[in-house]
Amino acid sequence: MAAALIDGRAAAEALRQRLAITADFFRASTGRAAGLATVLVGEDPASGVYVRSKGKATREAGMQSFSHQLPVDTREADLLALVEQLNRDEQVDGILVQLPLPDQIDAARVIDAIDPAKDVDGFHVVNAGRLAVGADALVPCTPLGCLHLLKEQLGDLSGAEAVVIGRSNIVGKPMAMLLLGESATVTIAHSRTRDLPAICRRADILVAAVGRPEMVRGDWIKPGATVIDVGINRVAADEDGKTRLVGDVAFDEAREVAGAITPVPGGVGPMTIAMLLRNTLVAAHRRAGLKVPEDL
Ligand code: NAP
Ligand code: L37
Repeated sequence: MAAALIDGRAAAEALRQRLAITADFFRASTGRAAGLATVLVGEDPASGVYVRSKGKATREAGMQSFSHQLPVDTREADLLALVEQLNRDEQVDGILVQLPLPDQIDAARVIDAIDPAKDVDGFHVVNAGRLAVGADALVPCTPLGCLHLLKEQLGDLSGAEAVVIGRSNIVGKPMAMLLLGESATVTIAHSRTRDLPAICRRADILVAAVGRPEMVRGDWIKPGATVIDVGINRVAADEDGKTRLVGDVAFDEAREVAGAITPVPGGVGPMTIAMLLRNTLVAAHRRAGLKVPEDL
């Protein structure tokens, strides 16, 4: 039997509707809307699309969006100065500097300059550390979205065998931390992993965050497993010169074996954006000294 489709678009839509209600309450109790500042340096087309959808979703949820677009030859010092200004701006609850940054800018220094209380991407070492020790952290949006889909699909994750392919600070590592926090048994695989197919076949939960189109084949998947495909890869379509998006999982094969699977597009991507709004509201409540609503 073919796997159930995990509809990230629908889950994100439902989440954004709930967040809009919380955003209204926030506005009513503080007299101002929660605010997200996005910073885009250069003209990477994919980053441009993502940042624009983030701004649109922010406004649609009843929050304020401040968007900053800087030229590709921006100096690091000027970007750091903008981050400092946003740190001080009382209207700004969340700061997102879209990666990747141009070569002349050291991304680690920029992330380091963001006030951890406004770091809605969860990339600052303070937030990574808090996540690792199980304290209140702002958690990276993509793994948070994956966890939301997994819990909706499976309920309790405790004792599940989870395999995460990828160990980036943005996706793989925080994903593993979140799964560990849910008491799954977690394996992190990467480019040096020996016999990746065999490791994957143990997984009740398989999260692929690699950036290699359709690398995970159908016969790497344990029958009935839940597969979360984080990969967003643009590949040339067959004839017409257009491109199409594929994940890190060979979807048609995997679908025959898995119990449930996220599609690309329409899976993890929309959840990433919804979780950014969530993190902005969390940051806004904490900064205003308000209790963060339980169901956020
Ligand atoms: P990344 O920083 O390039 O990390 C990729 C990871 O995959 C690395 O840990 C790497 O191992 C591992 N890897 C590479 N080749 C491998 C192989 N042949 N076998 C096993 N592991 C391998 O990428 P990322 O930022 O984590 O993103 C991963 C994917 O998710 C990309 O397709 C990206 O576009 C997508 N993404 C999607 C969203 C979303 O919202 N849907 C958000 C962010 C990213 P090493 O560490 O050993 O090099
Ligand atoms: N928070 N996210 C944050 N900070 C960054 O610095 N680079 C980066 C980042 N990554 C990111 O925004 N990724 C992302 C990827 C896909 C989508 C959104 C965000 C998304 O909406 N994907 C759609 C398809 C969009 C398209 O057609 O290109 C999807 O359905 O998957």
